[in-house]
Amino acid sequence: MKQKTMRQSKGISMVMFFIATIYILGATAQAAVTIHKLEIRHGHKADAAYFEITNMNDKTDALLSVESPAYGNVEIHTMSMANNVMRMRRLERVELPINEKVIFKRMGLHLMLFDPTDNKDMTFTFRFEHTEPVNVQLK
Ligand SMILES: [Cu+2]
Repeated sequence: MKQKTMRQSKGISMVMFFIATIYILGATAQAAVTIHKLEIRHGHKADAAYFEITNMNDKTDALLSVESPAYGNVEIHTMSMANNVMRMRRLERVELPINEKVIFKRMGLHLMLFDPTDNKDMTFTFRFEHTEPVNVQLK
């Protein structure tokens, strides 16, 4: 009687283990590119957005565009020094190497947020070359 109970609980814990494994695989499959620490800084001509982005896939990808109902136009920019002057340049894509955190920050890569709309929905949709779009919502 006692042995039977033990065998049953072993069986149950095996089932639980498989359920947990399936759940973890499902979670990583969804979060193929992760975006953390998204923040907006208000500027006079346009707002800027900074964040950290990591490609968790097993192949390289690229960020192609970002959009939000709160802004009429969002551009990907980088900054660089030319003759002692900081210059902003628009980028068509930002490469996302496998498992490497790419940081959008002041004086570096950033999003430029133009034409604020009346829509208060601060959802940002990140679009990639391969990965499905990722939505990040700011409160
Ligand atoms: Cu800019």
